[in-house]
Amino acid sequence: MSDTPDSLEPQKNPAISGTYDSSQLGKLEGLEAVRKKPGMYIGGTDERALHHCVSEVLDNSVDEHLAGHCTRIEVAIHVDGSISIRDNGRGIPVDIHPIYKIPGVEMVLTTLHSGGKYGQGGYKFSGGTHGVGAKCVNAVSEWFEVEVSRNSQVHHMKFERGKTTKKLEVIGKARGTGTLITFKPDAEIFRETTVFQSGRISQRLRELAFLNSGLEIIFTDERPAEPKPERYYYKDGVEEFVKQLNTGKTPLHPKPIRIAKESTVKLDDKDAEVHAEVVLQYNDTYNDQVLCYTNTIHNPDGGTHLSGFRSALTRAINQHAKANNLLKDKDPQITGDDVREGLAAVISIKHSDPKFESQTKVKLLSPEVESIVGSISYEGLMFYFDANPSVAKRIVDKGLNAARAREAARKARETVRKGALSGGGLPGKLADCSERDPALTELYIVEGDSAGGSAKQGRDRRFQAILPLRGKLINTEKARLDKVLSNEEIRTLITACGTGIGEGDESVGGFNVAKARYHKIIIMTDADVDGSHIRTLLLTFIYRQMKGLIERGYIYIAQPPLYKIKRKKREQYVDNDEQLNRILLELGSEDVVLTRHSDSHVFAPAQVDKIVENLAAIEKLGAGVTRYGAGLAEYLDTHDAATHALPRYVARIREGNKEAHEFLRDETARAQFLQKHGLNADLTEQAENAANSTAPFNGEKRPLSTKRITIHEIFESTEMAKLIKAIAATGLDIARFSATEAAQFSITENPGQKSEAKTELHGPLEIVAQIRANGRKGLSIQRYKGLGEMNPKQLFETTMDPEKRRLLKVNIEDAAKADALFTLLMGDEVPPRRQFIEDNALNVQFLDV
Ligand code: 0RA
Repeated sequence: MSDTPDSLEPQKNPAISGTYDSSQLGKLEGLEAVRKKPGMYIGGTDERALHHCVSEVLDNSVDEHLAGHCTRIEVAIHVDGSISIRDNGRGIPVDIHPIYKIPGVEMVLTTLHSGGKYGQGGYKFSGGTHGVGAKCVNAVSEWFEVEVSRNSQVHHMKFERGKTTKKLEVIGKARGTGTLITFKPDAEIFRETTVFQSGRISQRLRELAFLNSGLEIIFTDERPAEPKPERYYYKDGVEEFVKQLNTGKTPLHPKPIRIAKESTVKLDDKDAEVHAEVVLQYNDTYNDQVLCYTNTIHNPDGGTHLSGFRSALTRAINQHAKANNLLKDKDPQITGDDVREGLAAVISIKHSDPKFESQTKVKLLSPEVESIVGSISYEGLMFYFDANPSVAKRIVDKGLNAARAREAARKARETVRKGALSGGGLPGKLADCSERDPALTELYIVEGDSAGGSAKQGRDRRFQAILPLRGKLINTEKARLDKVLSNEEIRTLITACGTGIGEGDESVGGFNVAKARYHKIIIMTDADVDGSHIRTLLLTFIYRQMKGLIERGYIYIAQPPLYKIKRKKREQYVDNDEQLNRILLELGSEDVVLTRHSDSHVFAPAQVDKIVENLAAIEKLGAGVTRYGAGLAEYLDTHDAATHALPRYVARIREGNKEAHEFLRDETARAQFLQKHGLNADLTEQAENAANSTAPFNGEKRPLSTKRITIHEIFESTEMAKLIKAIAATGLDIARFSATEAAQFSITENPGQKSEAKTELHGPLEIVAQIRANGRKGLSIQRYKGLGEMNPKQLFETTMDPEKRRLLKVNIEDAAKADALFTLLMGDEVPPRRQFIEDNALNVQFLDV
């Protein structure tokens, strides 16, 4: 390849020997390749690839930690859809590369396959996909900014779609070292969505904190009105990870068993360093959860570390049982499956040269790892069992119980199968449809008999079948399969679906997706806590026993409306708060006249609609400004008269109880401000809080002073400037947003009618509030709590009619992750977990429209 600098002869190649700008040419083509074939570099253009970008940047910071240079990572999702990742590592080098004559940071971020000096920074263990990482993210970002704190200076540069738009420039003094990367994913690349899912990101961050003991990670999703930063920090790393897996379950022994060893092995061509850490703790459930990682990358398909551990565990337990006469003659053989019941474990390998099955690293192949993990696990376990004979006995007993139950479950599955197939027929509670082709039919699983009754009456019986489920479902996580299968609701469900369950072929009642009686199975539960609980229980069971239904995309979640609104004779169902707000504005601007006092100008209805729409959008984005204590109107007043541009930063100056603000137009204004106040440029509120409270930031303690100044980036500025421009186009004056003494506008409702009413407004921002208040007049808003509140016709129209309903398709893209989440959710019945279910609603994290 001629466009990779590694293979270029600098002096001979015009692309890099000329001026700075021309030296870019070769590299730009390099990143073009990423934009042309995103699949090859970041694994696609879907939601998963979008989040993969965050991991790519994050991995660099984690590598800095693994190399011993970084103790803290801060991640923030901003309101404009961008995300930043800050670390206190060494900072990407900024010195000019002796051969290529561009700063190291620019090479690292724009040059594909740049190995050598600025390649991987000489990391022993690396999670990142070598030499691909951040530069690919740069290529697929609408914009990408980097701030490097190094040599006591903060350096800044900016790119758009992989092209340098601002060269490296010093913008201020630095207190410590580190790297801040902020990027906004490009909607031209990510056609499906560019919206980051905070649940996905926080899960990964928590995982990273568990796997890197002592690394502090702070995560803030700034999009909600009141962002709540989360801190992940685990002094005891993997041990705490395993404890966490067992939250809500009863452990069989109080402290997890930890086995770890660092070794050097001879590979064919070179030596490799392998650190292995295995932590396990048994609990009283019947499922196992073993998570495997290599260099902090999750390997959902396991690999040599997993197989080494598994056989060592089976061998150690059987060996200990035999040596201590814990087995009786009639006892069955304890198998690998048996010793895994109730096992929570994490295997974390750090390997200097790991081999994977594929680029996605789902499975570890390195053969030497199997014997390393196998022997340390066996020795560690035998040592532990000898030292803790009572725990060992409990573990052996649990394995024995599992072996006995295995037999019982096999029998139970067979009876369920016989019940389903042997003319026993379909369950009486199922109201089946008349159509027989599964591709055309739908099964609604409905919470409660009353909603079930409405659904039966309201449905289209030709192709819609209804199965009401009564009361609480059995928690399949906490009961063994034979018990689960004795549960009436579960048996009914299995029979109705027709597929059978679990492993094995049909003769033993095993799952067969081809036998599915419906190709749409729709879970319809109330929009409350109990509803989401039932939904989770159902999904857990389906995930564990009928996974193929999810893989085929047969499982859906119904979305009942949240509100019904009524005005005069008109009724309307409303899906969510955002839609309600939109409707209020629409209704509120019907039959109103907006007049400007200064010249008695009356705005045309179409203009009023535009004004309201844009002002409402500004209001919504305003939280990003008011969060830092500044007023929205005060901020909007600072917009540039010609370009409508708004300041990008706000300085918050606090002294005692007093607070003042200064808006700073751009980086230059920020640099000047910093210089004037003798401040460092890498000071954020998060860092400041850290410096004042917990560990010193990069070894330095900031002097405490009563005057505190922080600078915040206003990520909404660009979007708000566009909105101001749109408002200007409607003819509304935008020179001033703050209210004036004298009224500037008036809104007249129902002009010319008896009910005519006029309200005076003192500033443009009051227009939206008034219109919304108008919208509420004469309107009844009813909030739906349960499906039972709707009559059969309403239920059909809002939630079941294929023409109008909105279904969420259950889409487990990462089965192992979902499994981990399910287990986390299913632990027990404590209130925080309920809250977790509500907040992270499965339908946000793992479901797609
Ligand atoms: C290349 C070389 C060095 C560090 C890095 C890259 C680096 C990259 C990223 C990306 C995010 N955070 C980062 N931190 C560091 C080695 C630097 C040295 O030797 O001082």
